[in-house]
Amino acid sequence: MNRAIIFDVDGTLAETEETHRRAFNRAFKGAGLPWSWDQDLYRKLLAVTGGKERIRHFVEHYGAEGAPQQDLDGFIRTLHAEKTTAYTQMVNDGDIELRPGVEETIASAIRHGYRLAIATTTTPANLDALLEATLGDIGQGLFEVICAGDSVPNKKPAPDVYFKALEELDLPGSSCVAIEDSRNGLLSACAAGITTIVTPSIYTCDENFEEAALVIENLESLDVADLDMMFR
Ligand code: XBP
Ligand code: MG
Repeated sequence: MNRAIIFDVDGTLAETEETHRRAFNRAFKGAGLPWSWDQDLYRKLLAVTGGKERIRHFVEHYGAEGAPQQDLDGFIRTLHAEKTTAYTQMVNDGDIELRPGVEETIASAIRHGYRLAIATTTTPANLDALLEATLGDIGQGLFEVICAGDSVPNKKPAPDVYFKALEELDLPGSSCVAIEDSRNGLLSACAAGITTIVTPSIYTCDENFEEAALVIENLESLDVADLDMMFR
């Protein structure tokens, strides 16, 4: 069977955004910045995908005190690198577990002959840490194709990362199903012609998922055999 399931990461494989938020705040504190993102603000900032892009949005739209006038790009890159270090440290310390049904869906999909891929906005080091911490040494190898972070010019909701995954899988969108948690992710996958299942996460549960083929609380209620009917 030449079909694939393409998984999003943050909010889909695991409820990672709360750890991302705490990692941002640790990086801000470490840099001596008077910034602190609480959950309400972070929910708003999540409208912008990509950690570096999110910091820039905060600087440009929230008048963040302490941001430099010169070389803002360099400042954001350094700050984001500190955030990634804090995030991977928290993941390595066991901060995160897979969402209900994710591990079973991965195992069942492989048994049913599906190829597996990942299409995420997050930085590759974050994904490496998450897969290692939750699936062990075999984690990476379960996914034939992994597209992450800055590997594409435009982040979700642009379709770039899904088009890249399709290219590397050498499959048309009609031979794939995507699993996402956010509206940005849903729009990205749909724009690449991929039927999409949404499992809303703690930061996205109020978003609009009208384009989704299926919206379920989590993957515990997905039977891989049901996927067959989803292929156009
Ligand atoms: C969600 C994102 C990411 C994370 C933070 O990724 O928008 O930017 O919030 O990760 P996904 P970085 O596509 O997996 O849902 O700081 O590494 O960008
Ligand atoms: Mg997500």
